[in-house]
Amino acid sequence: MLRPTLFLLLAGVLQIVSAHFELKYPTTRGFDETKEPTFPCGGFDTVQNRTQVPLKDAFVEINSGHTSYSYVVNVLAKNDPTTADFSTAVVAVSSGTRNYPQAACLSLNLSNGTGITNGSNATIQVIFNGGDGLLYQCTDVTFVDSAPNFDQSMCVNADGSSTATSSGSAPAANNTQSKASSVTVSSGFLLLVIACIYITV
Ligand SMILES: *[C@@H]1O[C@H](CO)[C@@H](O)[C@H](O)[C@H]1NC(C)=O
Ligand SMILES: *[C@@H]1O[C@H](CO)[C@@H](O)[C@H](O)[C@H]1NC(C)=O
Ligand SMILES: *[C@@H]1O[C@H](CO)[C@@H](O)[C@H](O)[C@H]1NC(C)=O
Ligand SMILES: *[C@@H]1O[C@H](CO)[C@@H](O)[C@H](O)[C@H]1NC(C)=O
Ligand SMILES: *[C@@H]1O[C@H](CO)[C@@H](O)[C@H](O)[C@H]1NC(C)=O
Ligand SMILES: *[C@@H]1O[C@H](CO)[C@@H](O)[C@H](O)[C@H]1NC(C)=O
Ligand SMILES: [Cu+2]
Repeated sequence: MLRPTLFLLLAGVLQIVSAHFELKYPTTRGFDETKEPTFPCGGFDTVQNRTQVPLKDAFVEINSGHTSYSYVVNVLAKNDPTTADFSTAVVAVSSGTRNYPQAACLSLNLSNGTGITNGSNATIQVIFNGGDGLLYQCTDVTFVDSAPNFDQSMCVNADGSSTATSSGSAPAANNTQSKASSVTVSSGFLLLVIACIYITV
């Protein structure tokens, strides 16, 4: 009766480890954990509905299953980029490392020679390295001067650190969202423990 318990515990641990990362905002083209290592967009190669993103204070919000990782965010200013375009025509607009899991707000600097102006269609590509290979997510956007529907409150860091963007305005760092995802993780673990007890008995 020990073996199924160990197996379930191991399965739970593996599931947490393999969580990789998800692009939470703007809406990802698609997320499939098994395809996420596929260049350039984690297995989702067609343009989806565009989110209007402001030229100033732009960001992407991700949810990381890894505690420690590095990232690069690229923009590709084309209507319908091909796979080859992602190798030749991208411009890095953000890069860095984080040392905490879950919610992270990655601010974008669009003055980095992107050629993007009011009304430019583009695809944002997030490349994530949590130590188990490069992972990819994309979202399709239109950059505009004024984006009233862009939800600045989605910019959250799970460690509570400042989310200051290029112009220095920072949405509140203390937010219930990261707490909510911790609750999801712990209740998932609780279910696992209950399942183990059930099988042991
Ligand atoms: C994309 O936009 C179209 C037209 O506005 C809408 O009908 C469709 O439901 C949207 N798709 C998604 C995935 O939001
Ligand atoms: C700006 O672009 C250059 C060249 O693509 C890149 O080396 C640099 O890291 C970029 N800056 C940021 C903030 O990502
Ligand atoms: C940006 O583009 C929109 C839509 O074409 C237009 O209404 C707006 O005036 C433009 N803003 C500026 C500052 O040019
Ligand atoms: C941007 O993309 C939308 C649909 O994805 C399209 O209708 C529009 O014409 C494009 N704008 C430009 C300037 O190409
Ligand atoms: C978050 O809230 C806690 C307690 O409510 C406080 O001690 C901490 O300084 C706050 N952090 C930030 C970044 O505001
Ligand atoms: C954005 O990138 C430009 C060009 O690389 C640079 O001059 C500027 O200082 C950057 N802004 C921020 C806030 O990093
Ligand atoms: Cu991973």
